[in-house]
Amino acid sequence: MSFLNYQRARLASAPSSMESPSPSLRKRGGFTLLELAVSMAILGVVVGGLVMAVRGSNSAFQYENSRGSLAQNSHRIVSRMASYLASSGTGTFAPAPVGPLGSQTLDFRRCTGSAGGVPVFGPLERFTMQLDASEAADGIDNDGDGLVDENDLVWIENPGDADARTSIWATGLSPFLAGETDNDADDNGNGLVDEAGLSFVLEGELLTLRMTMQASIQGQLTQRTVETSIRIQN
Ligand SMILES: [Ca+2]
Ligand SMILES: [Ca+2]
Ligand SMILES: [Ca+2]
Repeated sequence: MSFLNYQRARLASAPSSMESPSPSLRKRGGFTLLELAVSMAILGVVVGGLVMAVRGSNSAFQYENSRGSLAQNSHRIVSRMASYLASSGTGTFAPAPVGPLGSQTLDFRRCTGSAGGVPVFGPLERFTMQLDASEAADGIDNDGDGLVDENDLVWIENPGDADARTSIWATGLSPFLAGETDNDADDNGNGLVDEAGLSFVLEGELLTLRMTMQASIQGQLTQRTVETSIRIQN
């Protein structure tokens, strides 16, 4: 073989840089359509799961937050009522809030001072529960707020007078205290029969206030009952 023929043979046998890569190299360098489809499906499942988890945790947070607000409001309102009643006189109470029925309305007068050692009392005040203006007492949720026959806690100064002042302190009071139903029996075992969602009972100088507030939180009826006893000073 001549030198020229030898070079031609060598060039012919050398691999060309323009040749296609081997199948294995082609597979490692990209994704097939099937692989892409599977990857997208897995990604969709993962992202969907994350979205659901975030939504679930937001929903649980809002539920607990609303429950906390209900509890906080209930305690705050009962404490405020107790502060009004603590300086009142048992002799000013009407109707007499005695067991086993107690009373869902209480008229009282707060002591404003004394004259010659005798307490002086201020204007007549009243705590009572009244059916919410958008409800009817018919066992139906008329206003669509998730509560049935809910009541308001109302404070009135000089009730019945032309200069009467009225203020709604709370909404969403339960018609009956938690655990109680209208059946002439003490269902919740607190010594009172068929007591309302706002209840006053006087034993000696000890006045006990009970109140059940409720709210519809994420479609679930949630109740909170607060009870406190105060010794009446006059
Ligand atoms: Ca309602
Ligand atoms: Ca009871
Ligand atoms: Ca009952």
